[in-house]
Amino acid sequence: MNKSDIIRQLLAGRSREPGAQGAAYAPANIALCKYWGKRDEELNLPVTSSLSLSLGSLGAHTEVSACDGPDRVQLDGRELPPDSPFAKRLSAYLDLFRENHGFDVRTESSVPVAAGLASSASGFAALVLALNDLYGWELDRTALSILARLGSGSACRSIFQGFVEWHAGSRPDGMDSYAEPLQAEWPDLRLGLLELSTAEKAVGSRAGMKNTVETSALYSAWPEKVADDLLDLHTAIKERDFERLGRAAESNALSMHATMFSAWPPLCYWLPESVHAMRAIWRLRNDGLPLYFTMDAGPNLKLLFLDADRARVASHFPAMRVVESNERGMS
Ligand code: 2P0
Repeated sequence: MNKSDIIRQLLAGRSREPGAQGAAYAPANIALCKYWGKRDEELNLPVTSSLSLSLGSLGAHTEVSACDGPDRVQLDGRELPPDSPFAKRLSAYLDLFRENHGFDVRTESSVPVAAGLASSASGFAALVLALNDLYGWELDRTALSILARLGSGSACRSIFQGFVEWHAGSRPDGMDSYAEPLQAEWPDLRLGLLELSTAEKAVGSRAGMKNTVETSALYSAWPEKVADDLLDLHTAIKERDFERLGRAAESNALSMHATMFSAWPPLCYWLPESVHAMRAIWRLRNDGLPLYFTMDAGPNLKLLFLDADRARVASHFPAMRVVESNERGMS
């Protein structure tokens, strides 16, 4: 089973003729329970389910149109060299849809690319939504989530706002592996982005998770850990139990990084500044401040806290950017 087979199924009876232009927006998302490891690399099928929070108006806006000649990819007003990793990945994905023409793709992103702030997720989700608009497919959100997954796994969660669960599924064709929004709101939950470095990372998450699955002796414990954390997160979200949510999210992120440390060659996305911030958070928590963090495949931290504690958290982390609740589209 390959990507083309799936796309043929999903687009059966739909137009292969592009219209004049398509445009769409998709938010970035931060996983509270991470996606780390694939059961199928071609289709981006995950070993486990995952659960995320979308970032509202922090994300990617994409316009796409058909053009003569090769693809042109613009990011934040700058044309990317066709052999750059991002442009190559987009072109390979667009090969699945094109018929003898190029695509002109213009993306404006409000999240830094490749710094562990989920830019490929919002980028591929916005591209899929823009293609849906360009071709007039009118696909439902489940089909759009599956299409986005074929571009980048975590992109299937960026089709939605709010809390989102990506069901791992078990079918070989992945038709049961898509994201769905949770019917839950938490208006005073806050997420703060602590950007410690925006440098391009040396090892991308795709290569990092493959290496981890193949070589880490700790990876066999990961699916069980995820199952526990997902249960905790669901209960925490339902009961608005912040300590439970923070603990599950932080512990999940640290466990994911533990699988990377135990891979060979070892993988460590942390900088000294990351550890410094973690220790500060643990100290503040010991002193009674309900503050937790999560981290992705990069050195930056995402802080979790309640709005009532915002001023105290900001006083310790003045560089933090708080994602506003209206930015999250949740209240
Ligand atoms: C996540 N990450 O759940 C986890 C946490 C990174 C760490 O999803 O190969 O860029 O395109 O499916 O989606 C990053 O992985 O990987 C990711 P591909 P993707 O957010």
